[in-house]
Amino acid sequence: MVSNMVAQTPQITNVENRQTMTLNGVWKYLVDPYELGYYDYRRTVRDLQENPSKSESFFLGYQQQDPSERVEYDFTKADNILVPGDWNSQKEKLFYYEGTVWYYKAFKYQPKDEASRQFVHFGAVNYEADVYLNGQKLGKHIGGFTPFNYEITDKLKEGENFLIVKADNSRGLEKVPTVNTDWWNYGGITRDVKIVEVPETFIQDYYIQLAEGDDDVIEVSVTLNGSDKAGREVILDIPEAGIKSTLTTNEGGVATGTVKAKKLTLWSPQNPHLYDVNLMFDDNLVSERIGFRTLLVQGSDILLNDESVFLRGISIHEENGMRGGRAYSEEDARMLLGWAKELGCNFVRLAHYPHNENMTRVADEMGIMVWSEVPVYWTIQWQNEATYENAENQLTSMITRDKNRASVVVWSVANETPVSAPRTEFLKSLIEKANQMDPVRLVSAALERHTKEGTENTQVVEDPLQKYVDIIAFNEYIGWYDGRNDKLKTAEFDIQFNKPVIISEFGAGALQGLHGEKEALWTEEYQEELYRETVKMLEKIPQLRGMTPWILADFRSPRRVLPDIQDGWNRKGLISETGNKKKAFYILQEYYRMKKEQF
Ligand code: GCB
Repeated sequence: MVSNMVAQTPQITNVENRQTMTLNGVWKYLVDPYELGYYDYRRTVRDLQENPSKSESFFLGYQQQDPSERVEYDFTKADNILVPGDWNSQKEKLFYYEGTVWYYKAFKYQPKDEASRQFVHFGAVNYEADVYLNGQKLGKHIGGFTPFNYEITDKLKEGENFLIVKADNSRGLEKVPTVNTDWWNYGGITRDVKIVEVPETFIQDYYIQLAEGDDDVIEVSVTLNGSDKAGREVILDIPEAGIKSTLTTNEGGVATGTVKAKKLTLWSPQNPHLYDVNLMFDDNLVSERIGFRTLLVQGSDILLNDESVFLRGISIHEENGMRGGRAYSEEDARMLLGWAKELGCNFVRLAHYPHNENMTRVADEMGIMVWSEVPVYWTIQWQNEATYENAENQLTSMITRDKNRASVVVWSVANETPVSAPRTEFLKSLIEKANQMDPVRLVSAALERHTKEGTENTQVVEDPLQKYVDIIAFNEYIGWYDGRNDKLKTAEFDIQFNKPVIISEFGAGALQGLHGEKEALWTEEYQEELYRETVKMLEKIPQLRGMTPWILADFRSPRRVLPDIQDGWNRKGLISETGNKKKAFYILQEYYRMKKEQF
């Protein structure tokens, strides 16, 4: 047995466009709330034992050999479950379940001549995943929304194989996010599973984007993985831009350089142009469609390709209410981002964790800018080093996956975190990490505001983090959690920094189809009025450069129990979970129509 390690193999990117074999589809599952398959009755971890018991160590995928043998599990007789997909929406009995579920997939593998190494890649498993191939441990991954992979070259067999995943979505105080959130804790293998097939030495990862503030210099960095990665030539080929350039790797297998590009058609919401980009190394070709655009902050302006933009946004959870459950597919992405487009958006806030890769790829294609976030949400153990490491891993993984997406313009490190010295240190370190990994994109966090002491209704953000972020973003719920809609009419804002301001949230709960006086909570009319007054109020902020109201669609949350109104749903959506638009949708649509003409 290998140790119960947390480390994973370095992340392979652009898995979408590589030679892969899918492991999606029907899997078997066993629910194991007491973790019998993982701990013995003295609570020692079975996969660390010399000879783990065949009768109970689920990860061995063992089957009874004769009737006298005691084996207390059997995957082949277990119920089916679909991957990708959370268990809560697939199995009624698991709707509220938080704990361990074992997944089992038997598959045949036929080695390909040209592929000498194989990796198993997961888009995401919520929250913790222990992964085993043919009874051997590959590793443990922590964090419910980021990709990970393990090399399986020596463990994969020609013919029959089986993959076992122990998925555990238990919440915990030290985790990221912590126990307290406002969304459904969907568990399981929620994204694609693939075997990635690559040559002995291969292109593991790369960065190909315009240099900061430069519209004709492309920065390139390519990382090879394998035994023969030093001093090797990699060719970058962008036919439509007339670019063909050779780079050579250093001792560590990394090739870096800059390439001059003439007259690129820059990516923008009006013209989301993507180039076919090819990287060639030996016979190994990795291709991807990539957009090029510049991004800068100048005073309170956000300059996209040198032009000031207003971010007409909306917040989105990764959920498809109509099917029920976590969104994961390209169709889900097209539905959610299609609604955003219809609203007039050029921007979305993917809250509160990294969404599946289809979202950022479809956003690239549709010309929608993206705010991407890690689930450092509300309270976190700011002084726990393991918690920090976990948060940083999630941030690193998110940036690694999406750093070539032109659509992604903001990395967000947190949401509504209570100000304290340890918290600010924690977030400052995350900001530094994001800036170091990606000097071009903007970094922000959704902060909080409050009414300034001694004033009637002057709104201020008193948070030392403002100094370190590129964009000042804050959530405000005047008219909902703070007073009623009349308070919106008199509010003033006093923002101390000459930086762009984005209102990362505002909103009100409304049950679609419930009508009444505009003073009556939960009616569409109340929400409509709140939107009408809020956009007027926000116009008073001179640095205002965008907003992402809360939220595109009603979403499931265990915090929302009010019978006949919420019934388990956060009702702040502009669209119901059944896909029907509420009145406020049209208020925001109208406002965005106007903003589009102004900017
Ligand atoms: C917030 C949170 C968001 C909640 C929302 C609400 O401030 O950031 O996650 O869902 O308020 O509806 O209360």
